[in-house]
Amino acid sequence: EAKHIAIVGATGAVGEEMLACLDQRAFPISELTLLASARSAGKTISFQGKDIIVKELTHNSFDGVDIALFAAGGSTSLEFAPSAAKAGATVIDNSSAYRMDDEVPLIVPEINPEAAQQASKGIIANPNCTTIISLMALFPLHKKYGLKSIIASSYQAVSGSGAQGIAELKQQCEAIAKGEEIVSEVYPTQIAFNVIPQVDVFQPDHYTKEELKMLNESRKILNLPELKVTCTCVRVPVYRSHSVSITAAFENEPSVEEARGIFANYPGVDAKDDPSNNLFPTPLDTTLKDDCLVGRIRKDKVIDKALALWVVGDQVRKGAALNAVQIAEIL
Ligand code: 2RA
Repeated sequence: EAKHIAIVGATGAVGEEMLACLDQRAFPISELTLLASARSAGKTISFQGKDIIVKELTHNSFDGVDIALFAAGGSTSLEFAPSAAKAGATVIDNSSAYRMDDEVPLIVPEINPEAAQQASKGIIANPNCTTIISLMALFPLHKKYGLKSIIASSYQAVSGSGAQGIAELKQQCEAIAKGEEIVSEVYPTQIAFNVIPQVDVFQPDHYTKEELKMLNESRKILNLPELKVTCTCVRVPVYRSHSVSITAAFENEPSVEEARGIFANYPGVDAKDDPSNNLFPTPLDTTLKDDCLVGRIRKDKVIDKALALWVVGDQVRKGAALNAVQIAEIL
């Protein structure tokens, strides 16, 4: 039956995409509460022909709310998610705040939907976008061959840094075209016509938090505590889709042809892989789309029982908003 939905961070890139997904998937909504910081409160957002005024987020914003979608960063989730849960809402949190909490399920609906029933705190965590997109390719292969290790390099869109990341790339491209000064506030150096091998902060082992998310979140979602992962996360001048180059090693010998067939028959992912016709997926193929696309599938030349592959997915959609709305659909 219809639900009272709240979106925290309704004016951000992910919040806006959550509204688009709820509308496009005809989610049964009895009432919609849009919440944001004082700075963004007062704005009007139209949804299904009705104008809704964005309210300022407080600890009392959740009376009667059935599902609260959070997309406003980790500190906001840490401060307000418990209040939403206490008010009786189930929280689906897009931030990293609760992902590694043992009492909080970490869910990709195509992989571990059953875990949604164990939300003992009333909070469910949405995984990191790069993890979701990578596992959309790796889980179907894991079911067939038994995943043992991942070596990955990501090519991450600026949308991962929210609306300001998108704006920074746009500003720099236009400024460079006009021979004007560029602005670098979101990233440590120019992102236009460049690549930056840093996403999130460095840890003592010289990996970034983004790279360790791929390791820790993959182990939790797949329930593979022994899974080995090395990841290099790179920011690239692309607007909305993340790409990930992966070598995945398995218990059993994988086959390229079989892998293509597996993707073609698995929900949420498809193969675009025909080297003889130069067919492979690029970020422009998946932007604004639901499915992740896999190509460049081949036997790895270094590691035994391993496939090398390339997976692409829309970071704002399947990487964040769509995955969260699909979790809400499970509820
Ligand atoms: C990024 N995955 O791409 C991180 C957070 N969305 O910046």
